[in-house]
Amino acid sequence: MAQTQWWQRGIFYQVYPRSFQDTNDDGIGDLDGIRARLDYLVALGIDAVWISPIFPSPMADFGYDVADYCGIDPMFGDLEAFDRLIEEAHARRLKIVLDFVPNHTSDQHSWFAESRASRENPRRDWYIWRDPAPDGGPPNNWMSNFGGPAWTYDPASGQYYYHAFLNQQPDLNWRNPQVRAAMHDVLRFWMARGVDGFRVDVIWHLMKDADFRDNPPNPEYGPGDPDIRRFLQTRSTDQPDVHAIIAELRGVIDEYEDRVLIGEIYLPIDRLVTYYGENLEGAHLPFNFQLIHASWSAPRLAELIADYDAAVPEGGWPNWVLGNHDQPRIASRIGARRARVAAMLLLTLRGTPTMYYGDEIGMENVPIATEDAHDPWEKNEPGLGLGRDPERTPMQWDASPNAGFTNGRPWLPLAADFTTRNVAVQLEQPASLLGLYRELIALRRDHPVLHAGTYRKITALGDVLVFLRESAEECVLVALNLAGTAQDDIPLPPGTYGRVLLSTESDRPRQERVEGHLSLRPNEGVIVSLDARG
Ligand code: ISL
Ligand code: CA
Repeated sequence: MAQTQWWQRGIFYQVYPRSFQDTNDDGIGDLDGIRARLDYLVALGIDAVWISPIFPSPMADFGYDVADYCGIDPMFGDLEAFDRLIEEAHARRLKIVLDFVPNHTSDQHSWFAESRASRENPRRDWYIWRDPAPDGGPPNNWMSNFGGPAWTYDPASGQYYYHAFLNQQPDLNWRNPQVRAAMHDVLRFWMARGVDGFRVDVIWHLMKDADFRDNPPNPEYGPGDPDIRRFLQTRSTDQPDVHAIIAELRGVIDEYEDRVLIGEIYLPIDRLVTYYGENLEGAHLPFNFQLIHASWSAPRLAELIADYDAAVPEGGWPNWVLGNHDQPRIASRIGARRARVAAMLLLTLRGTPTMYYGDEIGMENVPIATEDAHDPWEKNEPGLGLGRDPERTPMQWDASPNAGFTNGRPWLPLAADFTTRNVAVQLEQPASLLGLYRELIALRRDHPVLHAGTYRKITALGDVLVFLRESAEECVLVALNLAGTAQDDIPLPPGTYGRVLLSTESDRPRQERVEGHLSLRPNEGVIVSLDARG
């Protein structure tokens, strides 16, 4: 087995800082709150914490509108609080990964104030300004991801500026070398402070068609779809020249030892894997969101896992993501029972797993009425179910008021079930989802084959997904029953017998010997260590 890096062996855990832990009673999580919960993360067994944006921001998109890349929003703390967090995390051997949002700034960023001041301003070209179309309308048909046209008219200078997201999030012009240099310095600023890497927001957006040609219509667009689906984003995103930009970012990352570059990319597998770079000079980990969009059936999962595993280039490292702050909670997508099987899948697949805070206790979407929405997407395109507040609710720590998240009024409501579904309760129950996560993570650590072994698809037998993880030292079989009915005839590979290392059903005996066939209960997943029959 080749020497692996920490980001290949380890497990990432995303913290949405507004909702993790509040320490000053303003109802919003903060950096001291994350620091206060580090021991929980150590006990859980994760290796790296990715924190969604904590930089000064008017919060039009909850921090994804950055007004100063080298500061901390007072809501979250200050640079001293950040340094304390890094120090205490590192003392516990936890890595800290920040969210880098290079595609756009806030419209309150001083760069944009200068840029919009006049056409002659030296920073004019730091953003994307275009003349109106002949009819005075927007320069092309590109739509905003949050509804409506992606162009906003500036009457003072008579031009439109481009924003792939809110009009308060103008896109930077990455063709401008000064922009690139300034952003490289941002990465250096944080790495010098000890940051272990970055998750790069919408990295596939950084370059746009140089001629700003229209996007083609999307034949699949239909009623109930958000505006962004009207057109295929073939000119506004995923341009061939983005890879040179990313290679430069990677070059900056590589100036420091042991740092990781993760890219957020929503693209089909064949496009996604180009973000490793032709010669692996791109992102270390282009986020793989296949499990987020998959229909949860064994044949479908078997197919997409095989497709992805085969598409990852030689020398590239795979990764899997089960949830994030933009997507409905996994427990709500597939149900509580199958969330246990999903945990086992995430932690036994080949590739670095990324978990989303609260998924380890089975947090569900919390319904938020449109009139109570905070998320600008829900406000702009109400009633289509696009809102992202439901998956951003406060972490459920214990049964005390507001789940131990805050002594104030939480910025989003707590789930109704927090007195029974919380960390404190589940830490006491080995059979809980949290108990299962902790065992899975420990098992992944103790059995290097689970993070470093090869993946071999066996088959999808009915609704049972079966695969092998193999190394020179060990062979492990994973069998996941996605059906609500028992499955009795899962054959072991010829000439082998097995010992059960772990089941999603806590009362299944450990080390149980299995020969010939494996029987699974409804929605049961097992990890079996295989040996040759002697
Ligand atoms: O939500 C989406 C995928 O289902 C896409 O519309 C969107 O491109 C993607 O979620 C991008 O997300 C990132 O950038 C946004 C920010 O609002 C998200 O929170 C962030 O994860 C703009 O910075
Ligand atoms: Ca706070």
